[in-house]
Amino acid sequence: MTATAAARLPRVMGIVNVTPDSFSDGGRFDTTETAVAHGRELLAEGADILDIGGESTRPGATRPLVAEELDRVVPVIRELAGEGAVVSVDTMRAEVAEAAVAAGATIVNDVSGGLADPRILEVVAAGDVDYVAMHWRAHADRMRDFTDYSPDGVVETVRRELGERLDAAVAAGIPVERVVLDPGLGFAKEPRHNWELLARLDVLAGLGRPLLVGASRKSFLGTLLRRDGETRPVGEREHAHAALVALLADRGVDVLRVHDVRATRDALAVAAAMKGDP
Ligand code: PMM
Repeated sequence: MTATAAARLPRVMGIVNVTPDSFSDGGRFDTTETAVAHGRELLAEGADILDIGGESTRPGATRPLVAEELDRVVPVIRELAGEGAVVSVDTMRAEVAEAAVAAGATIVNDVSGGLADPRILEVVAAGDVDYVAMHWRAHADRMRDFTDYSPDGVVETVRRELGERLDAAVAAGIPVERVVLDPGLGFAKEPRHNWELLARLDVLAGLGRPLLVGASRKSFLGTLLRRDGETRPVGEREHAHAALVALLADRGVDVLRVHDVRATRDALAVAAAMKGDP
């Protein structure tokens, strides 16, 4: 993925979770037909990229079998890539990445940054595709135990740990210009960690690679909007997310990974107009 010029708006990556158990849209698009239809809808709303995933990474989730994950994502990727969409596969598994690339995916989005299955780095290198390396510390069933960022604090620690993943990717043969980095909002992060990272994306940009940010519908937004001790439900966080998108528009983010493509596009249009670039 080539870096977007600083003045350009972020690109929009629409999420297609082909899972029965995602926290944000679990079960709504868990057949090939519903997932493909959802992908087409997101493209019509202005998505630049579709991110297709078959494993829920919500806190506490258990992992699907490899065969299940393959069955979920490969037919959807084949169909949407065949229609000309730019497709990313959201997987931590080398085997799934390999099949996804063969089916037409041109981006491998690995939330583990190569830690869960290091062979994925070789698959990406051999496949000559882009690689999103997210900051990650443990699988979803254990990540709540890994939120200690002392002594250096979350921003510096994530910068260092992401830098190590970038080095590992390059050492495995992935050209550096193919790598995009992601702070991994919500993954082994308390709400305050997510806000600190969002406020200091410039530090992560110092690693010299484009950034992808995924905040859409995440629980730190629900916590922010809490009233009377009740966290705001997952389907009622899109206005806060749109406000965040507008604020991120000129922070050098290259890709926004979102559920609500239309609201994201609207927020980016407002940000562009405010910069005199409607
Ligand atoms: N978040 C989720 C899944 N995949 N990939 C990247 N690169 N960054 C993220 O922040 C990210 C991801 C979990 O959220 P979802 O259940 O809404 O897809």
